[in-house]
Amino acid sequence: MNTATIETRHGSTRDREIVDAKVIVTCPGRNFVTLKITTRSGLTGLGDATLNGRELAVASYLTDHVVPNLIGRDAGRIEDMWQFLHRGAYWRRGPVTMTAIAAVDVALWDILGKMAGLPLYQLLGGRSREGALVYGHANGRDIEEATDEVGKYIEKGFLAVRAQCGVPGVKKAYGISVGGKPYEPAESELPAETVWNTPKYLNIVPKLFERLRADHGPDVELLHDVHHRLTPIEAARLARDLEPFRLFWLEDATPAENQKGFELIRKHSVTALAVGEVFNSIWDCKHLIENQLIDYIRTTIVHGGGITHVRRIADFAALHAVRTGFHGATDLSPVCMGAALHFDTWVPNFGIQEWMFHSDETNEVFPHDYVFRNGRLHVGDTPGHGVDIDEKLAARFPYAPKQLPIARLEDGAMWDW
Ligand code: CS2
Ligand code: MG
Repeated sequence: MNTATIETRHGSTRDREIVDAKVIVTCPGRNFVTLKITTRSGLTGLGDATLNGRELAVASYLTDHVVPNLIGRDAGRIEDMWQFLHRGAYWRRGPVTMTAIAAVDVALWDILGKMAGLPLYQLLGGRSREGALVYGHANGRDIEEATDEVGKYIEKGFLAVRAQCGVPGVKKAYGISVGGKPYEPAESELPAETVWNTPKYLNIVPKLFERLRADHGPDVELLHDVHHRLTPIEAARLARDLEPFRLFWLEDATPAENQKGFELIRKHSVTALAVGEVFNSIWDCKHLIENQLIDYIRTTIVHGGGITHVRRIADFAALHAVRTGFHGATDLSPVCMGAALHFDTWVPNFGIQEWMFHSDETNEVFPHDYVFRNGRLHVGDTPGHGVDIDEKLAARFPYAPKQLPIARLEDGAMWDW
């Protein structure tokens, strides 16, 4: 086969030239930033670029500093594009940069899938499983309400459920919805102030899980998110107290900047640990993974530099028996979710995928082909990642500034939210 034949079958360099790239900001209930890349042959690819509460920083990084570099480049050179944007920018890593790089990377993988006529999981190496085990978010103002909510998820077919409950004496605990609406933390233009009390929290959580096991039995997988609120020794105590209830994982038990802290947790408990939704580089998790201080790595596609970089993290994690458990809150758009699910379908060391339900408006703006069946999300066979954007509809939902809450201790000092 000569070069000319190869080029006709797979798109010539000229066909693959990037002729347009634009950033779409929309707020169908919450803000999303999306990058859309178009090639000369008319193929388009989408990448999520949403960084909750700091959306416009990424939009500007892309529009002002990345898009001018994309025009005229070969959309097929995905690896080179990644290195160009990472090494070439001189300023590496960080959530804004890595989210912007992820958007380009995912859009290019989407285009590659469309060029090949293949779903993304096939490009990565094909299926390792039929569907991706997902966990949903049950929460309640008290234990009673939380156990009812867990029951509802089990009835819907969920095999794994994250459970959070209100903390008596704490006005706004993390993860608890208000007014019957789904939990959505970025609720106001300026950060809502919450007050935190660790002893009260440490008192209630084991009681919640004792009750959940009594009500729902041993089979359902249960998870819990501490959301960075504890010191290492407090986290160790909670992890130990929760051992009898066999959690699938305890998440973000302590802020992960202090990685030695995880040694302390490990020394005292065999509760599985998950970390990494705020990481953005393999360098953030290298120590935790190679020292086997965690069991699940949560860094997902949109905040971790795209498929190209997260694949490196997953392969490195596999060497150390660490599995993936990607972040999947509603502030990651369906574009990220679609790409993550293709990754989950392929990656050998898959653990679980978080799945919070997007609003109907969001699902209409981002039509997609993944479906929930028997506790798992299943990707379709649409070429690429299978998620599109309805730009006309997106334009009807203009950006609305919203920030995440903050937490203070009762004496007014700042704490980790
Ligand atoms: C949470 C997130 O889903 C999770 O595990 O930690 O909801 C997190 O609070 C948000 O993504 C913040 O934007
Ligand atoms: Mg979390």
